[in-house]
Amino acid sequence: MQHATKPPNLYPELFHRHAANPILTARDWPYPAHTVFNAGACQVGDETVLLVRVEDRRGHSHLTVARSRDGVSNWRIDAVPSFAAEPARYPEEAWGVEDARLTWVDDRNQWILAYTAYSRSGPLVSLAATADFTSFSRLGPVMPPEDKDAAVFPRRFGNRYAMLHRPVSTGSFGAHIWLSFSPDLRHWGDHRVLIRARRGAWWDANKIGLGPPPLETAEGWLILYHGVRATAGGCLYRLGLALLDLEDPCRVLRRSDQWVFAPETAYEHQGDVGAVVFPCGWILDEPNGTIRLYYGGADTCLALATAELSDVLGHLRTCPAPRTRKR
Ligand code: BMA
Repeated sequence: MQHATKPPNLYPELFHRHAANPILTARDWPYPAHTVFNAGACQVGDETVLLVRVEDRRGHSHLTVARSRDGVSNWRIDAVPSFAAEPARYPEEAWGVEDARLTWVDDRNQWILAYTAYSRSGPLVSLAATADFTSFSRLGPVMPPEDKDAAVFPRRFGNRYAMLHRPVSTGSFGAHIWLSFSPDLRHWGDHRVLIRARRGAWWDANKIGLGPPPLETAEGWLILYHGVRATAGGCLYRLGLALLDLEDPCRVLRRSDQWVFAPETAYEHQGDVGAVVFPCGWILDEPNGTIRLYYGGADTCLALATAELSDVLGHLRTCPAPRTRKR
């Protein structure tokens, strides 16, 4: 049968690309930038604030604030880097700072950013705090290398803060999402593997990592994570979902077997690193229940996709509880 238009994809599409994509590129920048991608995101009053990773022509990254009323267009971008590496005071930032995840932590009245500090010994997790995205105070490195893809939960469990992150072990043990706890955001312990990379042919075999920070919903903490498939043609970064128990985030309630978002468009395939969709931020718009997902395309530009929270949770209800499924 001939199709006049593209035939429908029979898989459910939860996340829909915005027609204006890519919403930000290096050409929008007020100062020289090689690429702009992998932004943290949050809503501050009636503005969307992005903390965008900007890579320069040395290959080093810093973070710069972009603000917009509609979260899509008319971005006002800081004229100089908003959060730049300071290797003289913070040697772990020798080769730049990357991929911020933003969490409003109620009991501190601050945004906590978890970012990758690229040290001479490898990438590690550092935390910093800000109340206004103008001044930032560092809490310092909290996980040794190699570790990245971290985000803090917005509230404490008992009297402890919690953080998701992704250490990498040597050999063939895989790179999994871990959960750790802290009394003060500086000292972390009680580490445990939370979500394992699968093995073999799976789309999320061997290496996974957290995307945006966990999102609190009535049914649990919503998790979006990337899975990295190593193929003969290079790596493929795709996204899957999980749900954690609201009061005990050590309990994984659901995990999608299938990926829910994957590189398809030119701006996701063509760039410095092709076939990459890499979200670091999402915003839930109340009361309409729409999620705005901000993601890097091919390590080169910034794009936006939207989803209905009710659709995402509905999909997760059809997904297995992890312990009942064979790997
Ligand atoms: C990961 C991170 C991301 C990047 C991705 C694809 O390891 O470094 O910043 O987008 O690789 O290159």
